[in-house]
Amino acid sequence: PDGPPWWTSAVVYQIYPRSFADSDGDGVGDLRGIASRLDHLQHLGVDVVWLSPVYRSPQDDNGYDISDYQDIDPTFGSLEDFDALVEGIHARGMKLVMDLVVNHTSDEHPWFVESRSSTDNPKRDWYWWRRPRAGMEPGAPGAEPNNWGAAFSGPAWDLDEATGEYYLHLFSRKQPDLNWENPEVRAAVHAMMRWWLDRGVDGFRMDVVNFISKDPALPDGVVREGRVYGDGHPHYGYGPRLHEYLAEMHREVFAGRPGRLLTVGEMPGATVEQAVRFTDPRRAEVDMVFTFEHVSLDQGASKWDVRPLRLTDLKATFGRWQAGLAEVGWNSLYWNNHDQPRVVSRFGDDDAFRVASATALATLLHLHRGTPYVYQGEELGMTNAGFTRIEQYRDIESVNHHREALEYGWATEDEILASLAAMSRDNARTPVQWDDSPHAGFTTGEPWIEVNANHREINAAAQLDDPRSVLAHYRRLIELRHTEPAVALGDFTMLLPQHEQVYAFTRRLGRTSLLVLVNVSGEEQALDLPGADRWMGAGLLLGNLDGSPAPDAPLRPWEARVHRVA
Ligand code: TEU
Repeated sequence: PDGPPWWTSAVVYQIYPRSFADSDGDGVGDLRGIASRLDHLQHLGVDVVWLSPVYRSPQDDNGYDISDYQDIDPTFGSLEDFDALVEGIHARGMKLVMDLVVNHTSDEHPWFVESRSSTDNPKRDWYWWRRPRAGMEPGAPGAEPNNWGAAFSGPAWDLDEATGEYYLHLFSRKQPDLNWENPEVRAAVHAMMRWWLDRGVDGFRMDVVNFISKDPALPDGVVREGRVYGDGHPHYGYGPRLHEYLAEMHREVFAGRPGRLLTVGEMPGATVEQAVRFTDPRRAEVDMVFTFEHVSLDQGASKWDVRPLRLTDLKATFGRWQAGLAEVGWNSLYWNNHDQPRVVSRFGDDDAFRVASATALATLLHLHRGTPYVYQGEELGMTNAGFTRIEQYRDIESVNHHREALEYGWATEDEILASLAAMSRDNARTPVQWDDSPHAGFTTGEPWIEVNANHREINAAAQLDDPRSVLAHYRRLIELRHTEPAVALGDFTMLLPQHEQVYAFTRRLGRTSLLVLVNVSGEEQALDLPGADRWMGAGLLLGNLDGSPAPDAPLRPWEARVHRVA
């Protein structure tokens, strides 16, 4: 009776605070910096801001290692700065979603400090402590309790010398996994979440939240060819109590605050069938999930094994997710975030067709059914970092991979640097390019990571009054989702599934039909659409190149068009 939820026609903008805007010249972005740039977000027209972690943290993984969930890290400011930011965001009619990182804490969190202090500490069971493998001495090679590898290299276990036991960490050794089997852990997390909601935040993006339930037996994983460690994902990616934990969290935290919040669970490895269950409103778990299938299509055995994307694979993936969540549940839509390389460099052409390919890919994504997420700088067509030396990298995953790959001789130095240049998370983490000044208007100090030299051409100031800019195109896409109900709610039908260069689909709502045509190549493409007659005379609702071509006109290189019949 209430109509579709508000977030079906909303667009979310992700801020990675370290790299967004620095107000005090220490070279690291901060909350006051964000507050000073809210006009940019309002101009863009986004509805929600998702803030990557700003909590107190040793910054081993840039804030995804939290040592105090209820305080702001001094690098980013204070709780007062935070309250002022929330006020500024709300005053502009936008909402603020916080990052919730509760699969693990920092090893410097007081909970873990207590937990590791002795085997009988009351918080011992808040984390996953295990004795060495049967019959083995602590610290002996292979004595880890199981064979899982950590996401940032090495085994998923670290030995605590004092007690002779190992603790589990799926990410870095400074990110011990919380034991959600313990009800005290869950209650502490729920209380913390309520505290932020009471402070005025409008929801959470939940970091690797599908990893919170583990098979308590922690069995060995399969060791794939050419790998050192076993794959634990089958034992923690969709654990036995996951749905129970999410439903409980919903009851304890979100029930009684309906209607205005947004929750999105980051879920590496989740399938369509699982996503339907997570996002079915009747089950009351989360509003939507981030999935990874479409950002894994250009990879082989690991993310460092980079291969070209086949457009037909992308269509098969997006097509299945669109169909799978058509009746029940909801999709999130993204190309970029702080973990992914820049889409214009990855799937577009950041050289000869930078503006056209950035706007074409944006159109392709935003016209799907789901809630689009724009990552800072994406709206400017920012490119990959272009780093050529290991000293330029800051990301723990990249630096560890470089060291480990050299150590095991998996690849030559040049090959490793080539895969980092393509896939490193630092590609997304160079400072936002505000203007053409020496540090791109990001800071007056020395930036914590190099600014991309192309900021002299690619920057917000240069695009602000240019109707042909990437920025102007993102504005139009966001506005279209607000004004055209078929964009938010129309049915999705894929066309030309076998075409290797043209991505085409329709959206239909009542009497309105939209035809979306995107040339995902640098060559002109003639069109041979099934049922083309239907589209005769359909007006051009939005295009990324000049002119207003008819629906059957050939697509120019990287052209994207949305035609409408009503
Ligand atoms: O990422 C989870 C995740 O599985 C991957 O995206 C991972 O970070 C990496 O890209 C593997 O190649 C989330 C956060 O988004 C990421 O920044 C954190 O480092 C990670 O969790 C741990 O909190």
